Amino acid sequence: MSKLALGLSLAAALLALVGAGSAGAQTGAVKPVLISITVKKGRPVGGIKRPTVQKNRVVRIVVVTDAGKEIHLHGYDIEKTPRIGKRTVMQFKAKLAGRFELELHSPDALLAELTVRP
Ligand SMILES: [Cu+2]
Repeated sequence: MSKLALGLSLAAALLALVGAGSAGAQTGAVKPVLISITVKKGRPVGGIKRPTVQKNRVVRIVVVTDAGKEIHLHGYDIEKTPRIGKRTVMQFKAKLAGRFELELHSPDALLAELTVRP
């Protein structure tokens, strides 16, 4: 093989690698489903949210609350202690199908009902 041919085949191999890499990055770059909730006086502003997502999507729940000692997503059993007035983020892959309640505790309030479609 000539030097030129070797160089070309190396370049082709590199391109193939780069191509595979970017394809992988694209699937990894699917944006999370964002669910934003603001809580005032212990109640969700605009009422209880009822988002629906497809199974295996990445879900990002962002809560800003003026009250409460815990934010709790049932079923997935994710608990976070909010800092009052700051963003509390729950991010997870929706591996379980069903309907799940997102609650504020102490004081208690239903913030959202998340439906995960199989
Ligand atoms: Cu709870």
